[in-house]
Amino acid sequence: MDHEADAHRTDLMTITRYVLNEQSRYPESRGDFSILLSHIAGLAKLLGLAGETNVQGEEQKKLDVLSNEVFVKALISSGRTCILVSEEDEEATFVDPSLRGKYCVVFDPLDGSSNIDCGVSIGTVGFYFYTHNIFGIYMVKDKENVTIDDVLQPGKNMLAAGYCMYGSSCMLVLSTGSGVNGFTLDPSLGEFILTHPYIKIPKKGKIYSVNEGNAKNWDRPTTKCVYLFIQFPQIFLHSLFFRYVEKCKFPDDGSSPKSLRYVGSMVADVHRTLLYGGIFLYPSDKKSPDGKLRVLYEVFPMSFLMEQAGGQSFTGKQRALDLVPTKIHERSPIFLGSYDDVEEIKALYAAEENND
Ligand code: AFP
Repeated sequence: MDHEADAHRTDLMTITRYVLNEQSRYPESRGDFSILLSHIAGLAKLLGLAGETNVQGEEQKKLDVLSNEVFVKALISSGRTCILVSEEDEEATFVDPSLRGKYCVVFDPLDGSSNIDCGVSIGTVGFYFYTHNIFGIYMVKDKENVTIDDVLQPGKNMLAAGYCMYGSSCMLVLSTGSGVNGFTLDPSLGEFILTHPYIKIPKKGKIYSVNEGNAKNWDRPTTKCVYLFIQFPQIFLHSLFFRYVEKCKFPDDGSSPKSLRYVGSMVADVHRTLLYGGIFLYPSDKKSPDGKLRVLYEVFPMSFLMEQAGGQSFTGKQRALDLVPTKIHERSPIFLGSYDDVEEIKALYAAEENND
């Protein structure tokens, strides 16, 4: 970016202008959603800048706790929220009725925190439900009597989803249900500028992204048929998932092997997948039978963005956005990314089901 030149430009699409433009598509809207999004962009800006200057290991460790406090306080004071669910808090926060608005906000304030000390990209993930019927998405019947069920909705009811990535640049990637747009923070302007309009994920990718160190735990339970296991151990030794990853490395159809990339911050891994194509996988395994990633603030927002960008997201059983969570910190296996790559995983699971 040419910062000096940008400082004099009046035609830059800032996040504020973008949000206001989006709002104008809904003449009946009162601007609450725009105000909430602007609050969130402001918070992301704050954390993005803080990340650059905070170099003390000890201080950075506290960043996830600090970012949670900043998010919770700012979202409550926006006056637009009624329930907040954060990865950092065991229980949901019910906003005091005097400050209550109509949105439920679910977020992980600092995802990938194990990467903080070595300066690798981390991020904030979150999504929001709309609670009046303006967009026809989802309505809380009684704003005064909100309950936890108001956030335990299937992901397809989401109004908007986004993440902010604090890396070599600070990027905010957002979808309000009409495509995905990426904004980069220009520190000299103190503004997020639209740099990646209408992001579309390539239909097929050349990268797979998974923690292969878990491979030992991917093996399928062998209790199904002890006789067969003794006779043909190779059939059982490697789970479907193990075989999928082997195929990425040793394709049997003459295609080139896929490259492996894995950061260990979902935001960074999904961001790369969105821009370059490919597949991000976190399956269930013996150690984590329900997978590791959290439905509300990891699986749902990233699945929403993937679908909006033309990709897919699958749990191993169903479309991820069709999941109906039963508790706020529920986990799920997840396979998301380029349409064709996820299609391949779905076909494998379907074939396995037919063999059962
Ligand atoms: P942390 O916030 O504890 O670093 O966890 C990050 C995360 O939830 C997600 O961002 C990563 O994709 C995933 O966990 C990495 O998990 P593994 O370390 O098991 O690969």
